[in-house]
Amino acid sequence: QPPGAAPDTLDAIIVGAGFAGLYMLHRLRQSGLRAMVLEAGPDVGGTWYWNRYPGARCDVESVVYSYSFSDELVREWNWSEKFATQPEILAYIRFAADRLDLRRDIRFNTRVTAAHHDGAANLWRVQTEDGREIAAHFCIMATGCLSSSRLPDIPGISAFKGQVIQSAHWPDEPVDFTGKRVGIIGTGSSGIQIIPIVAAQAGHTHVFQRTAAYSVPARNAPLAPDYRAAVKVGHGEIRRQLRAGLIHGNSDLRVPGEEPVPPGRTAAEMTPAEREAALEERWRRGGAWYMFTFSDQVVDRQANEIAADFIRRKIRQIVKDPAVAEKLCPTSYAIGAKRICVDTNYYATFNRPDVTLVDHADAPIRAVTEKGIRTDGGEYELDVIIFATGFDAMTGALLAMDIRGRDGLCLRDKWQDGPRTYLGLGLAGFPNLFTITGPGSPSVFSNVVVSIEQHVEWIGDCLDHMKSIGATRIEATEQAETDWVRHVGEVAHATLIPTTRSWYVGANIPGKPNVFMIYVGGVGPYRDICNRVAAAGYAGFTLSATDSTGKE
Ligand code: NA7
Repeated sequence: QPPGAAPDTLDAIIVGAGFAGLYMLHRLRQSGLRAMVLEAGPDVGGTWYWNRYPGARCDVESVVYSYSFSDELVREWNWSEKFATQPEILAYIRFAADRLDLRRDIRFNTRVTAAHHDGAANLWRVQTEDGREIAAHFCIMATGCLSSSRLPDIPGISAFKGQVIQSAHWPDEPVDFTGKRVGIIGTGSSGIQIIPIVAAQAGHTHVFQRTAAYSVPARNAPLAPDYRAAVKVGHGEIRRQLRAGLIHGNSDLRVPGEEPVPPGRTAAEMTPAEREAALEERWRRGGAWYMFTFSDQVVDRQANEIAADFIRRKIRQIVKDPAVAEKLCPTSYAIGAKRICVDTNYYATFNRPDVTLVDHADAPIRAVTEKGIRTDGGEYELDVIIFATGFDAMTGALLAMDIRGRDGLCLRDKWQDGPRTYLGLGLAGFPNLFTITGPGSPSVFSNVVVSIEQHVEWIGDCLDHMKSIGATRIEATEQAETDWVRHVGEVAHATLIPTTRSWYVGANIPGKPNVFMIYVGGVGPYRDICNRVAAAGYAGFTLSATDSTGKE
């Protein structure tokens, strides 16, 4: 305990009980620290608790979208499919929480509204919606990158007499679409998963598309028992490669039964026939790692266009009505500049007679009315409207809380021109506050579970180090933060990724500052940087000890 602290004061409060918060709790317990998790929902799971829409799956393959830190968990859990469904992922997270005995330190149905740093006591005072205050020396935000969903500011939504459903807040009870007229707004990863399932059941489905997305087939399938066994046997090596950023998904794993996809070369190094064969091979195997067919795909316009055009040709082959196919062809941005979607039967769904594509270019949405959706091309009468319109990514969940640091500095003020962090882990002006996969880290531009584990372990090691040297306060310096923000921007702008308006830059939220929020240099290089920072005594952070009055 630091001098002056009440003996029962917690060492850490962790906000959020998803993949990040759960492992953080486990890791802090290993260091003998007392931590409590505060979770808004009634159960563990975070985004995998709320996103329970039909067809919801992870677009990263199951055997690598799971904790790698525990041999026990790897040994005991069996994934049934290549891409796990949301219910299976939630069951896995529940299993991990129970197996590690985490629930006794989690308070459910507890939404955090504010977190203020009390400099004199060197404590974070965290307030919850039910009016309680809990104090701890450290506050760790495990609030997720895609957890703050949003309804668009289309006028009239509340006037609609039918049912309104948000993909990220799907009702508990299954919704019966039989015979119903359904409108779906949004054709990102969520919409593309929902549309084929709903269309198969509904009377008629109208898909309201604003921007056509690039989507590749999942080629989902049950996992064969010998494949699963091989993954378990090879787990140590798989973990090593995942952490170094050498492999991304099943297609790259060196397990019996399937040859790994050869590493990409630049498009220019390949003949047209070789390029076509490489694209066809990735398409045949499925999954978003199509993005790396060519090693220069996200940096070279020509390489990118070759990969993009291949998908357009596939769309034209699959979709029978040439006019509909053209509207589904993405042309307005580089492939990979928004997250590539992974689907099952998405494009083929538009061959159904009971599915209509309403494209923004022909009929932009003007309003939701009592009866349905009004566009410039007419009014569509509907029984149900599904909004799959995305998230206030990276910063939404953090800025929903009133977070105040040293001398009352407000996070909303600090970030008014865009998020600023050091390594996506710490913030100047906010002592003893950590963000897991915060803005400025690889976060969603990686297998996020791998990134979560790296942050959790780094934070855990940092707190061990502080204890060992008697430090009670850590804070990123302004200079380190400024340098990191610049570096994140430079790395991103060397690629095609910031060339389009996406949620990566906050462009999907009206009024949000447009700043590129993700480190896209890769999880391997990023891990090396974080390790070097730690080895240099947490370079770029100021570590200090406070006396009984809180003074340094
Ligand atoms: P996304 O990828 O942000 O997709 C949201 C979709 O909703 C996208 O097609 C948007 O079109 C569309 N949208 C948003 N606002 C509107 C309005 N006002 N009118 C019409 N269409 C609109 O969210 P998802 O939930 O699908 O996926 C998020 C991540 O979750 C995904 O990347 C995976 O990592 C998992 P736009 O492209 O902005 O024109």
